[in-house]
Amino acid sequence: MPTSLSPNLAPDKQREMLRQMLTIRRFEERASADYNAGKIYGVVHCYIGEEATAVGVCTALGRGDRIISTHRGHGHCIAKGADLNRMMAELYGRQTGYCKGKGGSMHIADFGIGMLGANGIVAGGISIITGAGLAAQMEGKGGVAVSFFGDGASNAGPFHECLNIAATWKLPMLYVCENNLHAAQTSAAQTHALPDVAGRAAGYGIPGIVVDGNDVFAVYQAANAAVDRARSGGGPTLIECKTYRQRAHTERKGQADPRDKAEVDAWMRKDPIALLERRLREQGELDDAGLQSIEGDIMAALEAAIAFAEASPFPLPEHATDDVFSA
Ligand SMILES: Cc1ncc(C[n+]2csc(CCOP(=O)(O)OP(=O)(O)O)c2C)c(N)n1
Repeated sequence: MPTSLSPNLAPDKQREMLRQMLTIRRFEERASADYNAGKIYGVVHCYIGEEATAVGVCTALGRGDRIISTHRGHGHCIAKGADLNRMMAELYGRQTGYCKGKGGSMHIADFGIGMLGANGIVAGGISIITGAGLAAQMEGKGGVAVSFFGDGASNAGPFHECLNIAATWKLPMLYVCENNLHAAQTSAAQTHALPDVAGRAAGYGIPGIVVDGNDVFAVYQAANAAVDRARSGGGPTLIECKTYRQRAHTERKGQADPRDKAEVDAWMRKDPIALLERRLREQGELDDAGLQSIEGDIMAALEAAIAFAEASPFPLPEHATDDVFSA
């Protein structure tokens, strides 16, 4: 598994990666607390522990590039530049949220920034974003499309169908598998014939790369190379990020979490934010004051988002069927 040493990124950009990863974490810590306090409805799946994957990949993208997410989507939204106020308002079920308060955590989208949506259907996003890859190819402006999905989704039909057609048509795509070793309560070891999802790329004649998904620089470097390849007509790449969710499958208190405690503890020691912080300090690009300043800015933005959400009205019953596209 390639490790990263010195990314070709300015110190400001590296600190920005830390800021984004910390924003995802603080946002979700608050979302989890508010969910369990009964202020947030529906289901909340946290991305805590996997932040390096979304931030590493999205740092290699431009605003016009498109991504699609999963049921665990807050990290992808934030890394692509979504507005915290509208995200929090959506979680709080308010009219000012991204889906006017009617979608919740699993349906946040912002087409203006190329975020085509979280998706509650496991593997459902893979086909949507492959269509966006075809659109990018037809537009001819050098855009790329990125599919984020889990190890569980990699066992579903859309993964195979879409990789086949994307490889055949050389679509400008990245397929990013966030292999956190578990699909809800089921271990990947019980459901995958081979440990590396990336190995399946050979069946479609495209590169398949395994990276340390907790090393944001390694993810960035792999994504950057794949983006270059996609933009220059080389076709799709499958990148498997080995990572881990630090929380249970959802934030609902009392749910079963059958994962092995030793495994959880080992991955807690590989925390992606602690790793980046340590490296920035070693490079002389971060000190205590710098970190406090980043944390202070994030907490201020988060408090503003909570205040915005709490001050916003709930949707009205007469708007229940507005924006519903169904026959
Ligand atoms: C089509 C479909 N089948 C089953 C589910 C129930 N479900 C929700 S999340 C999940 C596990 C997904 O695992 P993975 O793709 O590895 O993502 P992770 O939760 O690990 O991020 C399942 C089975 C669903 N939402 N959609």
